[in-house]
Amino acid sequence: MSRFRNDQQTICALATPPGVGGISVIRVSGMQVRECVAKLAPFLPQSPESHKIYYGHLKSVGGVDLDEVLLSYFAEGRSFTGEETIEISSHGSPLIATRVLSELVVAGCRVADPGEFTYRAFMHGNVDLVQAESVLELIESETELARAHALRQLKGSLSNTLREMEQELTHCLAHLEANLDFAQEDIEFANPIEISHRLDRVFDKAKDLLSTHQTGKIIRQGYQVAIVGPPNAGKSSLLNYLAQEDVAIVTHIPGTTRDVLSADIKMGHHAVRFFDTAGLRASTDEVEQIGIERSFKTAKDADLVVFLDSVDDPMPTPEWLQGRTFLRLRNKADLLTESRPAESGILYVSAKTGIGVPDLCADIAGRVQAISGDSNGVTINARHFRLLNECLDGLARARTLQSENASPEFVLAEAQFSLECLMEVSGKRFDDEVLDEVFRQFCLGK
Ligand SMILES: Nc1nc2c(ncn2[C@@H]2O[C@H](COP(=O)(O)OP(=O)(O)OP(=O)(O)O)[C@@H](O)[C@H]2O)c(=O)[nH]1
Ligand SMILES: [Mg+2]
Repeated sequence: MSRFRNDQQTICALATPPGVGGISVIRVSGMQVRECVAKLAPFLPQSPESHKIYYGHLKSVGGVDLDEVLLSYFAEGRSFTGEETIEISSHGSPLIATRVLSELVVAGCRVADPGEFTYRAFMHGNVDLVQAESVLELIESETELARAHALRQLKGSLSNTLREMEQELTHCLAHLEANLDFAQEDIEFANPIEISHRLDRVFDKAKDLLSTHQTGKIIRQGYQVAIVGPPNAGKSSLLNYLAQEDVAIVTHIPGTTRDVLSADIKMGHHAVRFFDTAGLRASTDEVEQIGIERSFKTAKDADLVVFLDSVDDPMPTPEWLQGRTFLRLRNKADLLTESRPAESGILYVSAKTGIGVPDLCADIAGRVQAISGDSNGVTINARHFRLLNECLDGLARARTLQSENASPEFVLAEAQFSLECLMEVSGKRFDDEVLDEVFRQFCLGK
């Protein structure tokens, strides 16, 4: 059972952040919206015009003057939820907002659950699941890039690609079914080559979409850089220098850092999250051992590993970095001397003087740009990634069966499975758990 009640009740919630501000907006949506709001706003005409604003004084059900407000009216089918909606703009006081909400409840509304307005928009077919996710991304976007990207997906850029894939597969299924129906009569309805081509096209599109996962992750969550290396190399000092504040404790004692610390740094339109980690060494100290385990885990999850040692204690690049995306950095460049010259293939920085840090930032910015370069395109999130992988597996099996001239029902079953995966991405097929998972992340009033 979904946590959302599929009742027809009119719902209300504060749509602006709680607290003092210029105005507060209370959103009311549902079949009884006019009836409920009219009890507090006698100035609202019986047949208001959609997208019009009405000015007047809001009164409690008992007749006490509450505030001077503006009511924006949206007719059924012309609002975000798809239902008849009224937005009440009052003065921005938490006291007024709370009072208006409780009066609305007295008038017959129910307070909405977080995400319930978007849930209703989804249930009324105003947005699909991918677009509902984009609403959340738009609200949470922290960079210009993430905002523009979320808005594009909200407008349907990814939904359209998914729809094309669904149509192609549906076509394929129809042909396969026709072949199946006429199999006994030895009539071949659809050309097997045509079916193969269609399967290939969907397969290629699914693959293309899957390849956007990392870009999507970077746009949504920022690029993640793990700074790892031996103790005392200056990892924490580098994090502090980049963040321009004392995020991490720095001492001359090896093994100072135990927990993973992070700082977000804006680089152009991108957010880059740097992680400072415990120095890597053989240790018998239980706490330090846990810290070191976390260092490796952070390195494993990061988009880029910066391996940092220092001029006064240089070391070879460790084996475990092979196969990872890493950048070789040597700190304490201020200690370089003629007898301790720089080695090639290593970027030298100093967290003390700042030497080389602009080069480091330029290198990282270039990497982020290269990955998210085509950020005008669509990208997928973790939920889409899981389902599209299943879809791709089904398509691969369907293609193999088709090329082996297997009986149409086998190809059909696999193609059907792939179609269902696609429909789960867009939310045409859904189960309550998935919906709860998506909408649980919303704030109240959205
Ligand atoms: N000369 C010089 N000293 C530095 C530089 N960066 C850091 N140090 C010093 O090196 C020592 C260790 O610095 P940290 O930043 O704590 O090193 P760390 O890699 O975080 O060490 P752990 O947390 O123990 O793994 C401190 O005494 C810093 O002041 C640098 O660029 N030049
Ligand atoms: Mg440290």
